[in-house]
Amino acid sequence: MKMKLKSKKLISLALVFAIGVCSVIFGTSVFGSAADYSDPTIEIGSAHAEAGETFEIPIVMYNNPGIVAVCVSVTFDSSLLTLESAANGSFMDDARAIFGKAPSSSPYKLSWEDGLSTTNNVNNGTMAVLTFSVDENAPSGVYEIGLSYVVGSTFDVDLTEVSFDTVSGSVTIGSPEPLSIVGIKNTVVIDEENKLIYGLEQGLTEERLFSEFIGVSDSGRGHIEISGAVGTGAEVTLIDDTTNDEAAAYNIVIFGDITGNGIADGEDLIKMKPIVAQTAFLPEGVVFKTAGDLTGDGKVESDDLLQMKAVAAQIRGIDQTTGLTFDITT
Ligand SMILES: [Ca+2]
Ligand SMILES: [Ca+2]
Repeated sequence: MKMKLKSKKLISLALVFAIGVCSVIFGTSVFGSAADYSDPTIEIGSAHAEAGETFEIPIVMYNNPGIVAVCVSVTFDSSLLTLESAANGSFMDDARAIFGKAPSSSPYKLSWEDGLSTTNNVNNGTMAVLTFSVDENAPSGVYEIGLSYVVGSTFDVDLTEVSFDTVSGSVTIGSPEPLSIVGIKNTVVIDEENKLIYGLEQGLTEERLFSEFIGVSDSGRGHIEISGAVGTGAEVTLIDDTTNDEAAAYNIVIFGDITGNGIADGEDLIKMKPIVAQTAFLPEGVVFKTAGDLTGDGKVESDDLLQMKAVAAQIRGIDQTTGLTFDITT
């Protein structure tokens, strides 16, 4: 209990001291909660800061299985960031904490060792709080702050190697362009209002969708996932790799495909008949209604059924950008 109090006091003192000497505003830190992890995990937080500012991020232990020694390495872009100081947390007594010299460039090592202990340390929570400064000329962007534990230096009271999952963090400097899904081919339409993506092709594979039709505005910061076959109703999500959060979600529309298999053919015609007769209904929302509207009036009715018949008979094709049909007999 005494140890914890002492460490907490030290952190507060370190904070007071740091705020006292720096006139700049500290960036805001965010990090996950224990509920996010079920395995032994060490996480480094994320923060937002402006160029020239300093910010703090914690290193946090979750689900500690019991150790007497652990060593982690923090990596960052030394041309933009300097590690100014590291304050020990409440995880282990200050006497057991051995940190690299600061200020420091990347990588920076922190270890905690209680080799003479006859029992495992099972503490969780803040292991250390790191203070970084951002270069005055740092360009806006999202920059990874990597965390790894050092294999061979992390073990329990029986000197058995203990392994952890590690979660890296990031610092967002300034106001970088938001991550977005962009069209590669100029046929592609990203409809932000209705959250639809169309202007594709029938029978597309996931591989071709991601290599020829849609991509990420900054592929170093995110990636795209799709919920199933490239057909109407498939959900495309943009994942921000620095936070692992969903940054945007859209539904695919393949005009003429209301079965969702990505092809407009006789099956869609069979499905459309009772819908036009109003004895069956399309799923709620704009996605399938858009796919079934081949006349551009926002409704699925008898005119569209006529167009669908001609498509199924391979007399007319569908322009996947406009959703309108065209003659293919000539
Ligand atoms: Ca279909
Ligand atoms: Ca229509």
